[in-house]
Amino acid sequence: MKDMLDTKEQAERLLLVGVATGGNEDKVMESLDELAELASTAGAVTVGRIIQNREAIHPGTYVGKGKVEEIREFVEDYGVDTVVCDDELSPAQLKNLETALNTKVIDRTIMILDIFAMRAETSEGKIQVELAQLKYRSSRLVGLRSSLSRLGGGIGTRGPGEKKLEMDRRVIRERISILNKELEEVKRSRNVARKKRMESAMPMVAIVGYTNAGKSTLLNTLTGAGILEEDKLFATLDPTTRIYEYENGNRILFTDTVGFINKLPHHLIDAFRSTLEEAKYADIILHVVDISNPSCDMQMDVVYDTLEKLGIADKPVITMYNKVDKLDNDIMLGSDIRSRCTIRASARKKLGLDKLLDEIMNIIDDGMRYIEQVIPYSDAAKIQDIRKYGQLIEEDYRADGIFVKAKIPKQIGIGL
Ligand SMILES: Nc1nc2c(ncn2[C@@H]2O[C@H](COP(=O)(O)OP(=O)(O)OP(=O)(O)O)[C@@H](O)[C@H]2O)c(=O)[nH]1
Ligand SMILES: [Mg+2]
Repeated sequence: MKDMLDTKEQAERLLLVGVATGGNEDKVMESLDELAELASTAGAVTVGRIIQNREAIHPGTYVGKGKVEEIREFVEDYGVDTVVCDDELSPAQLKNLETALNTKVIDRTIMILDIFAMRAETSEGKIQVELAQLKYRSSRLVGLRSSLSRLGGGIGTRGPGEKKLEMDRRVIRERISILNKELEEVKRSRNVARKKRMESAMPMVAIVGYTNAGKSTLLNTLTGAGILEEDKLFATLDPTTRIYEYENGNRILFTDTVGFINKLPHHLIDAFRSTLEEAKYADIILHVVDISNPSCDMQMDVVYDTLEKLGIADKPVITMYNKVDKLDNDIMLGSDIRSRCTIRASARKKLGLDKLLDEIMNIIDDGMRYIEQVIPYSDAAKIQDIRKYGQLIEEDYRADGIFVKAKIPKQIGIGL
């Protein structure tokens, strides 16, 4: 029992603050719920929430003057260690708030970066997260320095591998340039791996979606990939690619990617661009949605926005409404009109997956054309091309040449 109390005492105590502009208080409540989830993933406890209705975010102090005072009183009364603002703070806002409140002040971006730092496992993931953290802090050193030194630790002070983050501008600059070089190296080897996969000409499906939607569970169910799936935000940071083989021998690649979240820090989008680019080379985007989550509409909007930002909005999208096992049977679900088709499924309970796999094949078939012809023996090398880029359904060696039935990708000209 004593141990439990001790850990409770040690946990960082947070007050969450949001601003509702244009009367969207419900949205801000939802956003603070998610911020509280992020906080608990980061090992902290939420002791209160304050929302201010304002025309616009205050450029100097995020909330208005009166509200700053209210927050200061709350901090004193409830022993709050850290005030977390739900939007990214400018350097000035951070510094002013920190001075006015006389307590540690952070924002949603720091929280997300902190969790990414905790989760990063591969060297590429670690480099990307540390880069995003350093870029964020390099412009906010004044406010952050006093804020982050208050607890001597906690959210915002940890880099990947619990390494303490630098606070010195010159050292940060040097570290950024070293990390950039290391990243170039890693990118090169990723490109080689990607090129190999593309040469195999196997169709590729990128699994994308809001964090915690069930992307990794789906890949595990389909291919036994053995990736960590957890009821926590950002369980997966690094992409994993696995082959799925249909009964008729057709094979496709599935890639599980990092989850998206509302207000994903732009430094992170930049940092993870190369990881997310896996989706850029996919033939199909499979958008996994946690349809049991009350905020699923907002989450879908965020995913489409992020795909747009990454420049991959023009691919065929399949929407998978996941976790239908959690819904009552009589709930009616509309289709997602932004995608080719909508499948109701459960990755965990293995429901609807055959239909999903059929739809994937249909889209891939759409990109193929069927041929049935005799190839002269002098052109026999074309059989290899068909094998490489398409599907050889039947071949028959006849007197006048090789009779083939095959499917070949429409965009590939192999002279057939
Ligand atoms: N009830 C139910 N739970 C599911 C289903 N699919 C996934 N889950 C659960 O949802 C949680 C999140 O699943 P993950 O597969 O880790 O989600 P993810 O999309 O990979 O999440 P991140 O890697 O954090 O972006 C886990 O606890 C899963 O067991 C489903 O079909 N039904
Ligand atoms: Mg995952």
